[in-house]
Amino acid sequence: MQKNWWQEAVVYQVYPRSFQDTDNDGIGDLKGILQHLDYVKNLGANVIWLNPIYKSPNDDNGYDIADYRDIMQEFGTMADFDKLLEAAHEKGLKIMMDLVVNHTSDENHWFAESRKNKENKYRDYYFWRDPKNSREPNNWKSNFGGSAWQYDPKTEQYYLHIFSKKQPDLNWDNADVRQDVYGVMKFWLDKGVDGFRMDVINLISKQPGLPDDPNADKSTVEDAMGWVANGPKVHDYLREMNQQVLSKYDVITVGETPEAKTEDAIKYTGFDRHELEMVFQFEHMGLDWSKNGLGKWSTNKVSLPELKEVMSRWQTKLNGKAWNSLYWNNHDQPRVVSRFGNDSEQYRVLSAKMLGLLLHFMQGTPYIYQGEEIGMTNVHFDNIDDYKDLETLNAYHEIVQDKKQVTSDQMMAYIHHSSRDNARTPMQWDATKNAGFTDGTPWIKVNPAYKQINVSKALNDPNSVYYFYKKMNELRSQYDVIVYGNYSLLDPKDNEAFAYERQLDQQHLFIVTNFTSHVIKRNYKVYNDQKSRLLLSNYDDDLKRDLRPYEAKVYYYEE
Ligand code: TEU
Repeated sequence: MQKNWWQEAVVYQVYPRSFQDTDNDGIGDLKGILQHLDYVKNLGANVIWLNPIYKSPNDDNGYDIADYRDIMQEFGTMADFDKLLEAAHEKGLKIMMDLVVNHTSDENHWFAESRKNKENKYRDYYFWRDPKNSREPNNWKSNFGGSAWQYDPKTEQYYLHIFSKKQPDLNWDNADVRQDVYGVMKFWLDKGVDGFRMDVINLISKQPGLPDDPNADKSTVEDAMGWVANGPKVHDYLREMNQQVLSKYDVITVGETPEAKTEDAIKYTGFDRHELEMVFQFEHMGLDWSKNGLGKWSTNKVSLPELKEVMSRWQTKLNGKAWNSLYWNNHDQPRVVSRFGNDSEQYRVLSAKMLGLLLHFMQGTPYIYQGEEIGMTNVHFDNIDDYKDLETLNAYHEIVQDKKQVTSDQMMAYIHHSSRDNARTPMQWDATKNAGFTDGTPWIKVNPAYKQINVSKALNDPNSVYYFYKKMNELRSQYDVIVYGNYSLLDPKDNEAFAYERQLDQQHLFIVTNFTSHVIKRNYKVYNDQKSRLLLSNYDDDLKRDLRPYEAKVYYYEE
């Protein structure tokens, strides 16, 4: 079996804009991250993934990069970054950068050149096309609403943008584009960074001729990526990237791959493929989406059998062939305790631990998103103007104002459930003003829950979610079966309990979780096994067959 450090690692994701502000401009910064390296280390994570910190006009919070070799002014300077990297390495923490190369900012030098005239050497770095019957060149939609094409009167052509119009797509079929991207990667790797999370990396190869999407009319805004995902040359490009760059460094890589199925993931991450090490898949994130054509905008609850089916399929299909990433949360997803758990005062801590345990004992590399380790919850702003995320704001305008598909109140309920800003409110450090995030005015309001839910409180409470996550990370470093064991699901149709087993040689784990707020009775054979012992639980004692609200347990035995 393949064994690599990045399989054994735990990744902690930092959204720099909302982590810690040190200069009181209301925006988090690199110095703020430096202050909290010990916090991350003490939790037991080994790698920090930083969301984009490059120079950017911030149309999409840094996912629109103006200069790949410079730092966003609000976040600090290159000297601050070098210091952060050095300090992290001294503490044994690795740093993983976000690599956003499906598109750039329209303020990137490459695009500024490209739009000047048709003869410019950078023209072909992007997709420029003539109008078709005085309209857009094809029917592709932007993932953030509207057409994926923007007309530029200067040269009377359109350019392609799968995301906002300030995020033009790079043309990876142009070999110079690829060499320039590899140059950027080498620049950061030679500085000593330890890997990349690659933004929508499976969108980089567009179909030749950019054909119309046959389902464009039926599909929702959120399906806009389906037609461009996993394109014909994507594996050629990733292998070239691996051969020319990644293979020369010992790094962690994870590709963000919306629309990837397990078969695709095996191609991207297969141990013998030399492309990427793991991908972020989206199937479990789509289970509570709208059934009425509104994409992610819904208040649906996830069905437990469906969640089991998706999680288990990824576990078993990739086993022995490729490697999973494990995540419930990131900067694009609502808070998991509010989404799949129960964020009421009574059950928040229990259900946050339950969800953590369920995920972290599966096979794969776990990712913890800032605040998840203290059970941070969704935010419910009453006023649409308090939201900052362009996806949320565009959807509100399109669905409520333009198309009048739902009322404003209904849309606000969807936003409370699904908006990306649920994840982006400032990190809650303590109960002082602005949760200890800033002494200035935060760029987005703090979640009012901060008085009850914050790091300072968690560190003073031995029963906090924080110490539970810490314990899980400790166990991971002690038991090989947690990292490498195979997986089998029990009782796929049980819609209250989620139970599974892991096995590696003689080592066995049995995991059971109660997804409800009432007591359920279940008998498992592990209870009769003299050799089994409880490794971890979110209750103080073990009633075996009686599973209390959101109870979660792991047993270990050898055989
Ligand atoms: O996300 C791609 C992506 O799949 C999202 O746009 C997703 O559809 C949406 O967030 C669901 O709410 C990546 C980044 O993670 C995201 O923050 C960026 O906005 C996007 O790419 C463009 O770079």
